[in-house]
Amino acid sequence: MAEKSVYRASTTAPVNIAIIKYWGKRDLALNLPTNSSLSVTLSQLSLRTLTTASSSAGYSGDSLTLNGKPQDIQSSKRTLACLSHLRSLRQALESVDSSLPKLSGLPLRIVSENNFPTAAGLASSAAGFAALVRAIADLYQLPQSPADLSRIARQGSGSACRSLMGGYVAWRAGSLSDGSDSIAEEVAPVSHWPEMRAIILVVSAEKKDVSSTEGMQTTVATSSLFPVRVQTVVPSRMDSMEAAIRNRDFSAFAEITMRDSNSFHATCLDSWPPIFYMNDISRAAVRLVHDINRASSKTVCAYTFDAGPNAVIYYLEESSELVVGTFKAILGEDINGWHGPFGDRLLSVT
Ligand code: 2P0
Repeated sequence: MAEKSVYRASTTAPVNIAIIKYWGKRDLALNLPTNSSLSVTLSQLSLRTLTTASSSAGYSGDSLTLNGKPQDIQSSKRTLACLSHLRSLRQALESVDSSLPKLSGLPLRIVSENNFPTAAGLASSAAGFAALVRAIADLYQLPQSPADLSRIARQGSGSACRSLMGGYVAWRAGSLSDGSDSIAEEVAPVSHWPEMRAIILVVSAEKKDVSSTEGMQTTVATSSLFPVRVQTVVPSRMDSMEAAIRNRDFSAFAEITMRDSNSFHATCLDSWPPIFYMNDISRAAVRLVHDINRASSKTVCAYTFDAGPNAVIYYLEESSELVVGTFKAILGEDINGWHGPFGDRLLSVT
């Protein structure tokens, strides 16, 4: 019997950390956000998902393996939405070029690995969906731009659309009801501000109590602070943050980052029932950042927290010794270094 051909493509996508937070959906089915957001992808952190997508008539059906564990694709509407969108784009190519192999009709095998320990408790859906979409787009040789692919990845996980580009990336909320203008856009490449650094303080590796999707829905439905955040606070911060990045103004960058993290967590606390993502160690990290800045008489570091207690601390390379040194000195014995491929960038205080 003739061997069945296997077509294959591999890619990686990075984790991104939001500095203006996405929180709230205006359309659950299309995964459209209530507000624009902005993130940083730091290559120094080097936290990535590596994904290989392959197609073959010899496979028995679509399959997805994540860190060695088979996943149930059929129960994930979001994964199915991404696959069907990518297949229809391949089908369109095949319909105009009959010399192309008919990959759109073949089962897909997707194998994904994170290069960071799952126990680090970091959200990986952003890198995961970005890598999945790009691996299949490469396999299908789609001509779509990163912005086009970001529209597809957004349906997998909102924050994933920002992981299709490097550096400083905005996700424009858009205003169209079909979501066609809700896409990611690069504000500046990493090389624009090469001195930027971050460490991650892993406060807890446990799964969060309230999932992001569920938490957002509760906040949108019940928080009275939330409309102010969406209508007034975030739009003006997007403008100021983009200016801070353009001007490489760390002090402005840091203040907006910290205020926006606090504003997002305030709307969580203002939800009913209230949602808590930060804990006592998170708050100790907030105090320490403010103490370091006060003692330095200028802003040398900034914190931000996602839907969990882990802190991401931004600083410039020139302040590396001061910031990382102080965190290590204060947290002392509790820090277990995790040595990634680019050195000691992930600090654990579990
Ligand atoms: C962000 N977070 O901007 C914000 C900050 C958490 C807090 O994006 O429902 O996993 O898959 O679209 O992208 C986490 O939400 O949510 C998130 P879905 P996602 O990074």
